[in-house]
Order: sequence, then C-alpha cells, then structure tokens
Amino acid sequence: MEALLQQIEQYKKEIAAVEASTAEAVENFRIQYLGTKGLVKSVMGEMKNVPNEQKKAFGQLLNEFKSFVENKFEVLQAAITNTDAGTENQIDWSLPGSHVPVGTRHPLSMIRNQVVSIFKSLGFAIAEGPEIEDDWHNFGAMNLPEDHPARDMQDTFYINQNPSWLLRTHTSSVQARVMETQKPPIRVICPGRVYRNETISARAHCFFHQVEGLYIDEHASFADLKQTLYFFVQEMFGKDVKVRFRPSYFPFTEPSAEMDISCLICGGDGCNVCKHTGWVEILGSGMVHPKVLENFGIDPNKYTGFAFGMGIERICQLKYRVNDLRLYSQNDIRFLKQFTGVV
Ligand code: 2NL
Repeated sequence: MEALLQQIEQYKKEIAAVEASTAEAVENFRIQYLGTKGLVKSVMGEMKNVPNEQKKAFGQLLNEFKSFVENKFEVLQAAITNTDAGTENQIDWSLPGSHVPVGTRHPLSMIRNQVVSIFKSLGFAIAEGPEIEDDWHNFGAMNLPEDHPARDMQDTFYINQNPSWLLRTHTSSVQARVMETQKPPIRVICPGRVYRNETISARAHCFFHQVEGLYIDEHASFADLKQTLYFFVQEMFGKDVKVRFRPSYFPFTEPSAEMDISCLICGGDGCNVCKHTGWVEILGSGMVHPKVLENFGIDPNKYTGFAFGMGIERICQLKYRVNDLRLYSQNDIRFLKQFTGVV
C-alpha cells in the first residue's frame, strides 16, 4: 500500500512537469494518461488488490489523482487553443493587399462612347431600337426596292419562324422609328449592333457596330452636313486631320458622299492601311432622300435633312491598329487588357 501511495506521488510530480505546445503533444498526453490503456486506468485497476477496510480511503485518493490528471489535461489544452486562436486571428497589417483584377472597357465601347459624346456636344440626342426588325423599318422605309440585293438571303439574316422579321442590317431602322414618332426638328444619333450574313474572316464578321446620325430641319443643307462631319473628325482624330468628300450612292440619300480622312498611320505619305493613297474612308453620308421623308409624312418641300453612318470597328482599326475583326468578339483577355484608357 505504502509503495503504491509513493508511486502515485511520483506520477503526480512527473505529470505536473509535462509540457505540450502542440495539439499533437496534448493528444499524446491524453492517450498516455487518460486513454483506455492509459496510466489512470491502470492505477485504478490496483483497487482490486486493496484490502476491503482500506478501499474507501484509497478510492478517494485515486479519484483525486484522476482529477489531478484531468485538470492538467485541460490546462494543456487551453494553452494550445489560445495560441492557435492567436495565430489565426492575428492580422499582419504589413502584408501587401491581395490583387483584385479590374476589367477594362471594351475598345468598341470606348470608341462608341467618344463618338456619342462628340455628337452630344452638338446637341444630338441618342436613340436606340430593337435588333430584330421588320422589313419596313429596315428596308422599305429606307427606299430600298423589293429587288435590292441587300434584301437577299445571302446578305440578311431572316428569322426562320417568321421571315417577315430580320436582324437589322443597319441602325437606320432606329432613325425610321424616330421619324415615325417625332416631328422635326430631329437631331439623333443611333449607336448599335447590326448583322450581315457574311463568312467570318479577319475582314468580315456576321455582326458589327455602327453609329448613324440624322438631322432634319427647315433649311438643313449639304454645308451643314460637311461642317458637322468635319467638326466630328477633328474632335475624334485631332486638328491636323484633313478630309475630303467623294460622290457616292446610297438608296436613302441624294446626293450621297463618302468622307475620307488623311491616313493616320502614315500621315498621308502612303502605307498599307491607305493602300498608298494617303486617304482612308471613314463614313458614308448624304441628304435624306425625299422619298424617305415622305414615308414618314415629313414634307420634303418644307424640311430637308442630312444623315450619315460609320462603322465603329473601322475607327477602332485606325485608332488602335486592330487588324482582325474577330479579335473584338473572342473575349481574349490578352487583347482586351491592352485598352486601358478610361472613356
Ligand atoms: C455607311 C453609310 C449611311 C445613312 C447611313 C440614313 C438614315 C436615314 C435616312 C437616310 Cl433615317 N440615311 N443613314 C445615310 C448615308 C450613309 O451609312 O457606310 N455606313 C457604315
């Protein structure tokens, strides 16, 4: 009996001295002393060798010992829990922040926004309309005869379920809706996506983006058209840019003209982009055809108008030298991240 009491005192000293700084060490302590094959269990097993009259006193002693070990275990566990909480929640304010990638404006959106804001500064309003159109707003009202090649299935996407619907081939359809619902004077620009049935290549795509403009008032003249468009290119490309007008043909304007600007790439000396002419085509324009005005009940003897249309991709190609139309819709981050200007 005496030997056993001394042994327990010895264990207590040992246990009191145990240190455990990791969760693993604390668990080893539990297994070694409190586990099913641990020290406390084996000491408890000594009860059977104790004479009956001493069982009560000895039982108390053993219970005390067990509590002592359990207490030590709790102390060890509390110590590591505190340390863990400390490392997990402690914030190192000197660490660099985590990088949050920021997107960039799409180059076509940037150019469109610039074009729009230049015409806004001249008092033009922005008009938008549906991409799925009917024949009248897209073609008929625009003075495109029934047999015009632009109406061909080859060029225009018709909706299978109802071939009287189509994907608009230009944003003139939006201006048609403006003339339908508003009276002159009219000053609108219509940015938007348009569709043509083309085989996709570097130089052609089945959709692209346009900005068209329409100005209708009493006494609107070809001089107004020229001055408006000249102002636009100077704002868009700089004061040094030169312009020239060439006679052209569109069914919805008469007379019609295309506008060229001096080549931005070579400054007019001649390069691949301007095909060594020093000039690049930038937009189409003209005086609104009297038949188009009549289609909307606008008296061509009282009102005249000018209109123009330009391709956003074309301007983007000139400004940023993008040489493949497919890049605009491939969503390749290596392409898109190169346009970092804020417009
Ligand atoms: C081009 C040529 C043009 C128009 C678009 C237009 C609209 C109405 C009436 C008359 Cl409502 N004309 N739009 C006029 C001339 C040319 O676009 O090459 N676009 C990319």
